[in-house]
Formats: sequence, structure tokens, C-alpha cells
Amino acid sequence: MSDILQQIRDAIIRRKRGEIQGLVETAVKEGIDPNGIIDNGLIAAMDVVGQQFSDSEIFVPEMLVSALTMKMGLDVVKPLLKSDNARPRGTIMMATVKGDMHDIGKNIVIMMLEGAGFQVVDLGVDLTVEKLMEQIESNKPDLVGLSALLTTTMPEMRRAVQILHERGLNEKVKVMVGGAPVSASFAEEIGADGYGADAAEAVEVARRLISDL
Ligand code: B12
Repeated sequence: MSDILQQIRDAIIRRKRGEIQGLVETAVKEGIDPNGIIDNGLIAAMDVVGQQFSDSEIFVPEMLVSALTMKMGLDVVKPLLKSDNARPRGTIMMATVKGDMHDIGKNIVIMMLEGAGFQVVDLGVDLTVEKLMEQIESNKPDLVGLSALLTTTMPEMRRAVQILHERGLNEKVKVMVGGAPVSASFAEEIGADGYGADAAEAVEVARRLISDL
């Protein structure tokens, strides 16, 4: 794998905020595909950081600075993912569920969905099901994407799907779920319409669900 991608991973793992933007710019100049920079540089580094955290080699403050470093790198590639989206393919609302502050994965999914021509409304993190329902009723999206990174916050996804059904909104708006602890079988179990393991799959699932409406 390219040396510059290794340097990008190292900068995130070692929390070198002053170096990351220049390194990502170099990777872009070297002609590395932005998706490759995200997958093999930025995301790959966060996997290492997560492992270090699990092994108690680092703690929350270090994990946070790595996450900030990664976000700075993402900001450099973000404009390159935009495509010509004069006519939106549909509206998608994205949020991280209540109790969960992780938003890096959600933000990557949003970037890829926008790049694929969808109009995306970002409802942020720590979103209660009640707020989500208000937003759905007032903005009428075609699809809602929910992200969870904690096993303890996954039940919020189940609640969201349940309440959508109770209010009879499930015919009008589809739900896709994702995030590291979420699986296709969990999605099926809670009655969600789709699951995506990564941002590329999120785009595929969004296309399928919106064309089914
Ligand atoms: C960075 C990070 C943080 C940062 C978050 C910063 C931010 N703004 O997001 C900070 C330091 C704040 C943090 C805090 C905590 N964290 Co944390 N964190 C991580 C870490 C290292 C990386 C997560 C990440 O960004 N990954 C990179 C992104 C790109 O991947 P992703 O989120 O999975 O997203 C991809 C896919 O899942 C998918 N996807 C994501 N969302 C969606 C949505 C849809 C609809 C679809 C289709 C797809 C999709 O597409 C994305 C792109 O490919 C992980 C370890 C890991 N490797 O996952 C731990 C991790 C998630 N954290 C963990 C923990 C325990 C915590 C804390 C509880 C720690 C503490 N004691 O305080 C707190 C919780 C705070 C809270 N209430 O949310 C645990 C969770 C354990 C568990 N099973 O529940 C992990 C797994 C670390 C570990 N190994 O123990 N964390």
C-alpha cells in the first residue's frame, strides 16, 4: 500500500493534527482516489485507535484527538466527493441515536450520499426518537438513516422503527441503520428496511429503498 497512506494513518494514530491536512493534500496530488484515502488511510487508522483503546493503551482524551485529526483529514477530501447534483434523487435524514455522540461514520455516510446526488438533512448526534418523529412529520423525507456506535444505544433504533409503525409512517418513509456494532440480522430483527456496513453500501441501500417508494 502507498507510503503516503501509511503516513496518513500514522498521523492519526499519533495525533499529529499539524500534519494531517498536508499529508492528505499530498495523497490527492499523487492521484489516490478520495475513497481510497478515506478507506485505507482515515478509517483504517481509526480501527487501530479503537483497538488501542480496547487494549487500554490509550484513553478517551487520546481517542478524541485522533478523531479530531481524522476529521481534519476528511475536510480535505470532502469537496472532492461532491458530484453534480442539480436534481436531488430524494431526501434523506441522517442522525446518530440518543445517548451516542459518535458522528465520524455518520458524516462519511452523509458525504457519500450527497456525492451520489441525494439531498441530506443532518440531524446531528444524540437525537431522541421524539425529535426524530417531529422532523419526519414536518420535513417528510424519503428515507431516514440512523447510526449507532455503542451497543447500549442500539435499542433506540428499535424504538424508532416501532414508533414509525405505530404512527403509520412506515409506508411513507423507509429506515436504514448502520454503525460498527449494527448488523444485517439486527436490522432485520427490529424491522428496519435496510442495513449498510459502510458508506458505499449506504449509497446502494438508499438507491434501492428510494426507488422502491
Ligand atoms: C472515535 C471514537 C470515539 C470519539 C468519537 C468522536 C466523534 N465525533 O465521533 C470519542 C472519544 C468522543 C468517543 C467516546 C466514547 N466511546 Co468511542 N470510539 C471511537 C472509535 C475509536 C472510532 C469510531 C469511528 O469514528 N470509526 C470510524 C468510522 C468511519 O466508522 P463507523 O462509525 O463504524 O462508520 C462506518 C460504518 O459503520 C457505516 N455507518 C455508520 N453509521 C451509519 C449509518 C447508516 C444509516 C449506514 C447505512 C451506515 C453507517 O459507515 C461508516 C463509514 O464507512 C471506536 C472504535 C472503532 N474502531 O469503531 C470507539 C468505540 C465505538 N467507542 C467506544 C466507547 C466505549 C466510547 C465511550 C463510552 C468511552 C467512554 N468511556 O467515555 C464514549 C461514548 C460517548 C458517547 N456517549 O457516545 C467503544 C464502544 C463499545 C461498544 N461495543 O459499545 C468503541 C468500539 C471502542 C472500543 N473498542 O471499546 N469514541
